[in-house]
Amino acid sequence: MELLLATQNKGKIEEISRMLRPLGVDVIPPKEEVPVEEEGRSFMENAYLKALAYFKRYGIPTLADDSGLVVPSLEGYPGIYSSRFYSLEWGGKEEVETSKDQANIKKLLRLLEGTSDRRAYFKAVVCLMIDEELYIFAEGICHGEIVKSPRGSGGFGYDPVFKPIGYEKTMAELSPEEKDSLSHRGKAIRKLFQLLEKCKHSIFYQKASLA
Ligand code: ITT
Repeated sequence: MELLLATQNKGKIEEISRMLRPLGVDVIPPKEEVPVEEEGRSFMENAYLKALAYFKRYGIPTLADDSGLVVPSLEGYPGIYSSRFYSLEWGGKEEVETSKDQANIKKLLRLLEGTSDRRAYFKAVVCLMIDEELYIFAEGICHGEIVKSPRGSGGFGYDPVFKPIGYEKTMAELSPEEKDSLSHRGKAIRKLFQLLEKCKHSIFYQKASLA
């Protein structure tokens, strides 16, 4: 099975490829970026918009991921704005000195200074589009808290400041396999493929009963 990944995020490409390879899925990163207006009001809407834009361009089964970090004490921000949180007026803009990821983290830590409620969760919604009118979604959540200073060099995005519940390490200090086993993305991808397994049986069943 070949699957196009509707993303420009290298961290997502690496993680999703790593999870799907053992399932025998050939993951194809897009040759060119397809501009997508991510104007949805939820992770689900944005995942759909990305899957549709890439599917229309390439015409093969496409998998999109929309994800982010939700911090209840910050009214749910960064949320669907996670990748460009640094540039939002909300909470004050942050200069990009080294990278966008670091500017996002700097802003998050600044806004949480002096806050005792540092609970947060990562959420991912994946959308697999087989045809413009045939697509399925799956979602995964990973609960944890925001630490006071960044630790670790693995993963991407907010990983250095996110400590999953029950762990002393941040997401960026975990091995890739550990991250996949508990991450929002790992949970969403596993759910999606379990769903596909079930559908496969019902399609066979339908075919058999029609024959
Ligand atoms: P595409 O739209 O091209 O997929 P993107 O990075 O803009 O790339 P999103 O709009 O879904 O994707 O934003 C996801 C952001 O949420 C990402 O840039 C990180 O800042 C954060 N994020 C998502 N998953 C993460 C993870 O596993 N670890 C750390 N940060 C993550």
